[in-house]
Amino acid sequence: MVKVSLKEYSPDDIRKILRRVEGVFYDEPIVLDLGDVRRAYIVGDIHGDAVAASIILRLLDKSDEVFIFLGDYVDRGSYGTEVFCSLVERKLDSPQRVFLLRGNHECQETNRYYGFYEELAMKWWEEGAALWDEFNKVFSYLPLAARIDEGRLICLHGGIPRRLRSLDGLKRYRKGWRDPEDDVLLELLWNDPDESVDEFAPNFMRGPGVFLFGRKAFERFMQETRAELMVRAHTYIPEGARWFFDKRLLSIFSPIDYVGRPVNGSIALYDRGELKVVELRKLR
Ligand SMILES: [Mn+2]
Repeated sequence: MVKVSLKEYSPDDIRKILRRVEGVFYDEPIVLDLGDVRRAYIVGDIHGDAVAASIILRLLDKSDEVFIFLGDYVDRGSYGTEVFCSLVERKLDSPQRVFLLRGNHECQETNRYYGFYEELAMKWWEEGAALWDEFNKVFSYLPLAARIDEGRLICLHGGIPRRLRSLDGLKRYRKGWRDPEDDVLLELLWNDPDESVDEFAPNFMRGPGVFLFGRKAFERFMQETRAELMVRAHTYIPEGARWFFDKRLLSIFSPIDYVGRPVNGSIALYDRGELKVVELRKLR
């Protein structure tokens, strides 16, 4: 059994860590081009789950592999602070090996209402509310996408936006916003794939402004971007991972305990054109 405890952080520790990492994220582009990375572990939503984070960090700490995290570190689970701070400490130690992308829960309007604000306020009252603001400032500088292996694999949190032709189009955008400033940014963080959709359809499960994207939209985007494979997160998947569109898109979900709902938390391993699913329970 893996030890489930993550390190504890005081408000002073947190402020120091956030201030150190702010400039690191600030300097990263909105799309990370990691062309010479041929092999990487890719991690989906963690949502404040200390057990899943412990297993993933143990793997990270004992290996030299590149790790790309797809966002949704906070909300829902009770350990968003510890999960994000412990990932940030690895980022500070190995900025060229550990990459943190932004999820829709690293946005202020979302993490105000889905648990992270309460987590901080319950622990530290007014000081917690002030820390919430500092976390959100750091979140605003997280990159939105990464591509590796000469662009063969794309990693992002949600999905393909209706008005984005290729990943290069995203480079027109700056970072630093607390909540998505337009439909492209919102949809990139929120959209979901769906085999029964051709292009795009309203996403009634998620709400107004969010869309399902289908095979045609996916294939066109991948062709325009000259990419072969995509890994994304964002959707609750009980089995931990699900393939779409002839196994060109892999959706992963990485908590072990997801607010009491069953989940076989999984991560992905990309190795020179091959994508594999790794179940966290097999690493325990
Ligand atoms: Mn999400």
